Amino acid sequence: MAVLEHLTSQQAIDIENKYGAHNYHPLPVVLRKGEGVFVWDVEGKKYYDFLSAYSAVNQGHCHPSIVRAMAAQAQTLTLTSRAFYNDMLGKFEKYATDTFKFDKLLPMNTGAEAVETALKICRKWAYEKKGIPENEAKIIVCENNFHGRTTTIISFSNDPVARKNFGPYTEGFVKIEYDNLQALKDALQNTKNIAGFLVEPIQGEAGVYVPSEGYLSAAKVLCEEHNVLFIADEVQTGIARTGRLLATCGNCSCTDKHCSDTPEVKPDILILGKALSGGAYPVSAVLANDAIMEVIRPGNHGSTFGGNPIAAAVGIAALNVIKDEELANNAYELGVLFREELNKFIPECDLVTSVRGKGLLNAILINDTEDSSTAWDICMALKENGLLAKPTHGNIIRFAPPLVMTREQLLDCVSIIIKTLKEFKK
Ligand code: IF1
Repeated sequence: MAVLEHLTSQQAIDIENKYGAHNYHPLPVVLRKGEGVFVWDVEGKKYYDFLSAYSAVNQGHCHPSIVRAMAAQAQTLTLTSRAFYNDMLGKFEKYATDTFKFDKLLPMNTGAEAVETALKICRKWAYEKKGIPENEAKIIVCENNFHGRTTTIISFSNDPVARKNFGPYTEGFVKIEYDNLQALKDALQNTKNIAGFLVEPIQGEAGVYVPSEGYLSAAKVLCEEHNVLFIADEVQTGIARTGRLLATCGNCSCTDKHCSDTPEVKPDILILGKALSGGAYPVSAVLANDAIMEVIRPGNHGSTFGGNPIAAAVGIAALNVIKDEELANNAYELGVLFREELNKFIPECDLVTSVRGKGLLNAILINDTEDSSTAWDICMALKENGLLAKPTHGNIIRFAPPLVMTREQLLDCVSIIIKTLKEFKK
């Protein structure tokens, strides 16, 4: 088979199976095109994308202004490394720090790299500013976290599949229950040399677990009392997904209508990825104020591609789309509608026990055991009916469409979901 020959779905699946490492178990659909809220498979069938590449494609597939910025930059200058300056990075740093209200930004590429960066900054701050003895710093993390796939990050995961046989593990992490303030209080009081608290504002992989109202702000206050850095991993929740620019929006200057509904917190360290590029290119970043970021000096950290001119151009365009199209407000309003519509249906449906989420990051809980294939089978039926979603943790289905969806499209999707659930036979 010639490498560039047109493949059927089955051929594409077979060739990946044969030549690719088996580190994923994808839904058997082979996509070749995307536009806005839609994707098409190689046979030309059209689907609503209800995953958005795990919230990377918040701005919709192939957003014209993001693609335009990327193409123009790709024809001008792609990579200089940080050995030299480029004329785009500073503009991106200014735009993003203005947007999120931090003094400084450190650019990376993937979410996991940005999390690693935040952990390094936190540790260095602990030794140089807080005065923790060298090599003694500890960072508090939450049970059922998902922060990426590197060796250090999986060291504090409690998912055996992500972790087993990848040891020895990185030390210096203390795990507590998520959404449990007393557990945080105890850890801060009883453990010596705590430098930071790393938390997802909503636990995505754990099944879109939204913490209790006020949890994050109370956790931030506890961190302040103990001079511990509050590190928010907004790789998935950030950039308008949950109905506000950030799920931790607080003391920010965004104009999102619903930002002040539940004032949360301003993290000491903010981690962004995914939608920072609208899914066009790997762009991630860590933001912090000078008192923290100044511990990073030449040679301490970096990346060949981090902060490259294409990433910078794409990042600016991607943030622009969020503001111009008021995607945080749209996510808020459509999220309310989505949960309302599903809640009307759930009482008459044995298959679904509840719907939860914030903005357009939602999940339904399937009435079956965690090891059952029901959620997977429902996703297969949704695919047949023209909507793509993926189960998480066995019996939970995550629903996270692009934020550029219209009200009519959302209602159309709700009717596909309800029809599929009504017809579904185990
Ligand atoms: C995959 C999950 C989502 C993240 C948070 C850091 C990262 C992620 C909060 C790392 C990445 C992804 C990666 C993706 C599946 C996905 C995921 F189901 F695994 F948990 F979104 F919900 N922090 N999340 O959610 O970012 O290095 O991947 O750029 O295929 O592993 P990355």
